[in-house]
Amino acid sequence: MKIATADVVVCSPDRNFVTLKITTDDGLTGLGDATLNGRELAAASYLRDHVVPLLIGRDARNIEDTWQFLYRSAYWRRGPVTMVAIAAVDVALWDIKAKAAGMPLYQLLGGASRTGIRAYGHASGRDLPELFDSIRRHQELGFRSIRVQTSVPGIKAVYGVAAQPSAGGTRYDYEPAQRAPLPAEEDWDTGAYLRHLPTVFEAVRSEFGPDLPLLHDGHHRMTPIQAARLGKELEPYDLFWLEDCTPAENQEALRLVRQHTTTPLAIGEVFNTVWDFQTLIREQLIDYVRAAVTHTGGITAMRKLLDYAAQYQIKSGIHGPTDISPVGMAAALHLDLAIHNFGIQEYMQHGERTNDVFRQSFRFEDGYLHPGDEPGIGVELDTDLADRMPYQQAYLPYNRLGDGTVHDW
Ligand code: KDG
Ligand code: MG
Repeated sequence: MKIATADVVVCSPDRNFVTLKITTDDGLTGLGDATLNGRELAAASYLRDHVVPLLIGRDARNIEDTWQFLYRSAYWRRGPVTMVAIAAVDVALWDIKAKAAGMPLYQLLGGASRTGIRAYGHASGRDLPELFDSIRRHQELGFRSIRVQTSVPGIKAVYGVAAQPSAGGTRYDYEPAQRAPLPAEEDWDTGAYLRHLPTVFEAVRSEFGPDLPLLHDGHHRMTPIQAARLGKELEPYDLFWLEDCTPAENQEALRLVRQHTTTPLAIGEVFNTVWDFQTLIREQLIDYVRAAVTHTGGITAMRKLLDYAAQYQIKSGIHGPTDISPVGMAAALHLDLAIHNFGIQEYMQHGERTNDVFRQSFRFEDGYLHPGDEPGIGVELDTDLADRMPYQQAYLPYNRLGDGTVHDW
């Protein structure tokens, strides 16, 4: 079973996606996601110019060997561009292997460890009434665990908060990457945020009661001492997790946060190898691994990372915003179903155009996701439709403080 062709498809149905399609000489196809939000063309070029020529003629069955070959032969290790490219190859080869076996991928990974995958959705609002509507809307959609993001008085736009209710006023969509030649500039004030956020969680708890699992994303904006204070102040509201409370490249900083709070911590969506989690896991500085299959070298690498985390009772919280394509999402779901130390899966639903381009077998019912039982990962790409939706320049926003200093957003 040799790799005959490997095509990189860049399309933009509701947003930009980079997809690798591998075809074997016996006609099997596999898909992998290499979407790197805001830097998509770098990932596409890395694949097209440097990886695809190395794949032709290789035995598609040797997934571990191909992973090690791509990682080690490049010499330049880690980094998001390299790791999304390796992830795309890895997932496409797992897709092919599972199709060849006639099984859904989770069966090859050891079979199902649970019947469904608990998912959390994204609620947000510019004020409490809007936020409460958004939480209720997510509950109606079936979500039983909800991430809560809100505006902060005095700040014009906060990333992760819908700018305005979309059509009908019932659903709050948030599309992080804006199609424009330059990134949108937003403003930020950590002091105002720290004063405001505990009042929001107090209001949400008193409106929705103690049982609803609530999550919050700090998006790398705090210093360690600020994060320690926030974690402590949120303790009465019993968060499922506080995500990315600090820019976690400085992993030792998390020790300080940990010494001050029992609010569970989730970190890792910007990381891309097991090495980036080494200190965080070994010193038990986090409770959930937020890495994405798409950004962390695929199924092969994520399995090793999550198995390592399991030795420390650290669970998965796989990254699943809309910039992970349905291919990356499906790969995550097969892993979620198979591993023992599953925690929760992020699920921001894709738009209709995206679902037309990527036909999927995964489903969401009563708060739980399931990857479906089609052979492989269960996603097929409509390449004709994709070709009619070309790439559009799009950037994530960034923040400036009141005095003009660039800040984490
Ligand atoms: O591309 C950036 C997004 O994936 C990220 O900002 C979303 O923080 C995010 C989350 O938790 O989903
Ligand atoms: Mg996040």
